[in-house]
Amino acid sequence: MTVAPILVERCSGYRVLTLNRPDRLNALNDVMHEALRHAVSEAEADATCRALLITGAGRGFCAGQDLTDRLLAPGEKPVPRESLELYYNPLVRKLRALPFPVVAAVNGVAAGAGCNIALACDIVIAARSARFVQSFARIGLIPDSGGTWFLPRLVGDARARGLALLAEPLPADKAEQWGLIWKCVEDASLASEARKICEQFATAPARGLALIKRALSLSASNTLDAQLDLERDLQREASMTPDYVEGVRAFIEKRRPRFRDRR
Ligand code: T3D
Repeated sequence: MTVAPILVERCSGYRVLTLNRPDRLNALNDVMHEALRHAVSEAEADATCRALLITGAGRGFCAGQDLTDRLLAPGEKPVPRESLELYYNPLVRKLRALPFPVVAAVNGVAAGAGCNIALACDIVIAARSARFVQSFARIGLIPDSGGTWFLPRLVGDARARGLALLAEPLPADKAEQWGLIWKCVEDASLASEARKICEQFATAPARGLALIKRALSLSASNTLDAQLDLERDLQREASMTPDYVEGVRAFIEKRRPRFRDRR
């Protein structure tokens, strides 16, 4: 019996995708990439899906590219690989562009592209025992899947250089202190904490969250002037939604809001 490389759980208002090759620390091969692409596209196409949770089966989150697929026989010449163009880059672009938040629940080691796929998510929550490794330098590669973009922006240039060039594992609590991730939690509470976040997103103003995500993504390449203009335009859009009407009314009436907008 073949084992699904990606497990999909449909919850009320969100989906959980579990990377499922635990004996390889969920290292990615082409079959797994295709399954992940399909699962993410399905979530996007489901109008009731308002958040995505990505986690790993077993003791790891994801060890990046499956290196057993890259082993050459003695004397065999290396060939250019298209994996970034085919899989990693479209995945990172898709995670950033999805019109709902993506949460990474990093349950164990996140290495290589596995680390940077986690960093591409909107919220990264990690178990205390997890660690983040830019392992590329150990095998003669450079950080990919957005690593050279995310690292300096998240932790600053000095720490980005240390992480990328030394390839030392960064424990989850330090990753939180450095601002690489949102939160480090006890191992036993990772799954429940991550689901709690998704449940919050599932009942939040969906359109508003999609617009927040868009504004933050574009800020990286905008001047302050351009960003102020963008905020004006997106806020105009947000303020026309029924969810904004409901949010204000609920606040004045001192009750919990009931948001109904589609994302
Ligand atoms: O070519 C291209 O397509 C370019 C694209 C590149 C993208 C990338 O992601 S490059 C980076 C690839 N990943 C790595 O270099 C990480 C390699 N793994 C490790 O350094 C370590 O395994 C970890 C630091 C992640 C964890 O260490 P540890 O001691 O906790 O576990 P372990 O014993 O090393 O691994 C457990 C098993 O998983 C082991 O198998 P075994 O001996 O029990 O049969 C190990 O070989 C396997 N494993 C771990 N990572 C990978 C892997 N197998 C294949 N590919 C892996 N990436």
